[in-house]
Amino acid sequence: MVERIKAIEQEALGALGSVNDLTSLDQVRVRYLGKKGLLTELTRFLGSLPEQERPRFGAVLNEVKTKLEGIIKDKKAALENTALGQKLKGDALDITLPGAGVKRGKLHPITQVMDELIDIFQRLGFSIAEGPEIESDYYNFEALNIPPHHPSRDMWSTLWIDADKLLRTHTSPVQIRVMEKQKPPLAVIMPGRVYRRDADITHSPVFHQLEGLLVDQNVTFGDLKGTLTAFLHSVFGKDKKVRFRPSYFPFTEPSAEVDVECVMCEGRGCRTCSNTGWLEILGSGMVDPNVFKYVKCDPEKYTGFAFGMGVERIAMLKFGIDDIRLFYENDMRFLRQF
Ligand code: 2U9
Repeated sequence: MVERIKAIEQEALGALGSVNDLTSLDQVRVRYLGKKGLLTELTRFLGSLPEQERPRFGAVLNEVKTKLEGIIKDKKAALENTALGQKLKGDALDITLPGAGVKRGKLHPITQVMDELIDIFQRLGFSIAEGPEIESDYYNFEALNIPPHHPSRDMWSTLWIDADKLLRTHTSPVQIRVMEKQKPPLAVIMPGRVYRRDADITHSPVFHQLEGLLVDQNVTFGDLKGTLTAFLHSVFGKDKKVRFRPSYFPFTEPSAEVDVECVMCEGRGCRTCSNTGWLEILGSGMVDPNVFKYVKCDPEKYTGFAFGMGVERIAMLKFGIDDIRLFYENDMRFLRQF
């Protein structure tokens, strides 16, 4: 019996000597120490020996098993170590290679123009307010002196969500929300996204507006003219002529549109200004007393002026772009130019 064990031990040692990968090491382990391994089977055979012989054979068997287990464990660790070393060698980083480089991003041209316009009004003392893009009929129309079914609603091609909810057609509802909360004097601008059912080379269903409102005692049309002239001179240059033309908006009375001398032809007449020599930039007017009543502001005590402009239109004129859709196509060849 002892000879049998020793013979198996010699055979196993021989097999382990020639093993040089993890798979064949495991095959050797299974052959000798696995569930049906040669030494495991001898352990079972132990039970059939006479009782006084069992301890001696048991001891030899255990000694051989422990010895082989130790060798296998060490060999496994050594082989794993070599495998890891080889993997690390293959994966080695060449830190002298130049990196891929990070390209510097830029702000979208609409954001650039919006920031410039906001900056001008901030320097004139205006603060900024924002509000929801989904609005109610009341804030978008009624409180701005545009009653239900009034023909002036045709001025806004509204995108309705349901009978009462809509995508705001202008940022004016924010002004209503500000006046509900804040007592005059106030000077606030409202930059933001607005929505209209309108799409061609100069109209997009989503575009950006900047509106403003200034309310105090004794505010006059002269204040409106002075503020908006300063603004236009800052955007287009001090040398540009500015003119105020009578107009109509339901929320202002009197109302005026503000033109600047054409930046393309300096007033001589061209395609951009339809040969008029003038570019229409702003809508404006003195806040209608009816609007003040909606926000419980006393129209006998306070007056104010308001204005509004489309940011895309200003960006198109500043950069000489003739199709508004270019702003929304994410074409890097276009965007990189700004
Ligand atoms: C309140 C009172 C008055 C805001 C104004 C305009 C004139 C105007 C348009 C220009 C081009 C918007 O982008 S556009 O289509 N805006 O002409 N907006 S006065 O008047 C207000 C707003 C809020 C409480």
